[in-house]
Amino acid sequence: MKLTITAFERSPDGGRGLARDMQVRWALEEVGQPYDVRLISFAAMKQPPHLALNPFGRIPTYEEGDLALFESGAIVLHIAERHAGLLPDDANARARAIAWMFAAYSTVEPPILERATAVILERDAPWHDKRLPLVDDRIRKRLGELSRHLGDSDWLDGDFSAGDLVMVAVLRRLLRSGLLNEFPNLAAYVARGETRPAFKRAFEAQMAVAMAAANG
Ligand code: GTB
Repeated sequence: MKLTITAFERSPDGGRGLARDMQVRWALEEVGQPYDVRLISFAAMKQPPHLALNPFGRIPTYEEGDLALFESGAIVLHIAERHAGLLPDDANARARAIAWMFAAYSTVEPPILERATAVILERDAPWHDKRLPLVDDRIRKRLGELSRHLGDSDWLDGDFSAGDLVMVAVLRRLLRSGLLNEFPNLAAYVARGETRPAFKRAFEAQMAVAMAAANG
């Protein structure tokens, strides 16, 4: 069945794979599911046709037959539940992999998003220079905890799973901050995710969109 996702027509990250269609593309590549991409402008995201797919006027969305989904986590979980390769067969291991998806989005990511807000939107605020180190310390706390859990393992819980996919995508938001390099096992973990052929295909596909936008 034809499957279509939405992505930025012009991604503010210039193709660094930081917008959340990346998670969805990567999951689809991992399970070998072909997909179409409908590129969408910021203005079109706020118009009724897109709001019917995502009430919050954001990407990514996912359409497959009469199913329309939003929220990258829900989309990745949907893909992982319907195709082999992203969730273990064992019920308990499967539950733990899903827990790691939630951990990525609701425990690890919040201070990382706070940092993005601080750096992008609050740079000129008089309190910016005082606030950033506080945010960075909150990130360090989470990274320290995650680093301790990961230890010398390749992945968070056994084989690579949807939990790793989402966690690596979340951690990639820190690539330019220098914070990840304070935790060498986490930097290696992210690099390990990035070397997966499915990641590379997804990255190249979204980079091609950014290149076309830059040249067009
Ligand atoms: N919780 C939702 C999900 O996971 O799907 C969040 C979706 C979301 O934030 N979408 C963003 C969006 O559509 C794009 S990914 N924004 C448009 C708007 O709000 O008007 C977030 C994002 C944007 C840009 C970068 N970047 O440039 O580095 C990284 C991540």
